[in-house]
Amino acid sequence: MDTHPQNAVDAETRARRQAFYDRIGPHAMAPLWEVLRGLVPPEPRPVAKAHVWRWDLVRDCLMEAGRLLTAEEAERRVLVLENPAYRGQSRATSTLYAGVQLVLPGEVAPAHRHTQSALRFVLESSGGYTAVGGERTTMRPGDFVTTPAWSFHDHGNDTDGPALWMDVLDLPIVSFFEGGFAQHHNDARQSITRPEGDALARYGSGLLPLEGGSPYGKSSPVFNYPYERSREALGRLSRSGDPDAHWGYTLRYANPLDGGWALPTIASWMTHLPAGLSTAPARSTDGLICAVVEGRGTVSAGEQKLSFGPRDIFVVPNWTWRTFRAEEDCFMFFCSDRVVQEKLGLWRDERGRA
Ligand code: 1HN
Repeated sequence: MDTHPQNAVDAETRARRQAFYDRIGPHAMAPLWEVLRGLVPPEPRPVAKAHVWRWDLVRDCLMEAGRLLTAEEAERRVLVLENPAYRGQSRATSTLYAGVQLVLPGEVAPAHRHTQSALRFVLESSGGYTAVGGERTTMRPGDFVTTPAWSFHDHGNDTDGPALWMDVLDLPIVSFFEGGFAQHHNDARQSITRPEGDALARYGSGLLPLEGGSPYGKSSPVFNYPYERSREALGRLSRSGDPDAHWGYTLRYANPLDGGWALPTIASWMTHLPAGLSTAPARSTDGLICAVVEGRGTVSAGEQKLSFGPRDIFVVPNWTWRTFRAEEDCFMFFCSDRVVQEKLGLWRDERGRA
């Protein structure tokens, strides 16, 4: 595969071949041998760039957007986090969309549904809410909230402070399949048919109802994984043993019905890196989106080194060597397309030594 047969040919042969390509082109045909090596590279060549979006700047820009238009006017008042390598394509990594949404006191983001799956990771909120499948859940900082594909969802905020969260959607994946469908609900707010906490009461204790599956098909029946619980679980884990060399203390958000990931297209987990810990280098075929909950540190991704603090959001491109260093006790939310890659038999990782 190292010497290309095309390199050794003379000008006349090249011209004859080009004339042939020009003749077959109008018949919607092209020579594979001119593009083969690009189609099957020996290993992934990441396009995305590592990037950090600083909370102070993101928040200031959203508050300015809040003075320009209402949530209702915008339908969703969101600033898209565009990877610098994918400007104009609404992508944070090669396969996932990310943005930050603002709902101001008294506002409603009207109910709709779509075939794209979404997650919300709450950055600032004194009690903004989202309603999914007839249940409302209060969003608190660090909560991981899902919006399963094709479930009606509306957001609101009856408190006196702004609510801001990161949205991650599988938009590029669904677009790849041209599988997008969407509908508006007749009412801005869907009717509430279940008390708050119903999903957690049924599915959130390691105990399950005798009968029945998830009301959300392939997604977890739990749609808010509260930070209080995640942080407590990671705290207990860190008291019970040594951290993993590459991932510190990490637990993934699971669908309690089958032990799989919470969403069928977006994998998500939370990591605790104790102050002073430096992780050993690793890379994986999934690009990572991270929202920092607590703590400061640095991430090295390939040649780039980025510092991060609370509520900053950063991305680490696919198949790029990465290490993390925690200057303080860090709690970090991660998500990626790993679940899709696993289903397709594509996911790989490589782990180096410290
Ligand atoms: C969407 O429905 C929401 O429901 C947020 O909050 C961001 C970005 C693209 C398409 C749909 C939401 C979105 C979105």
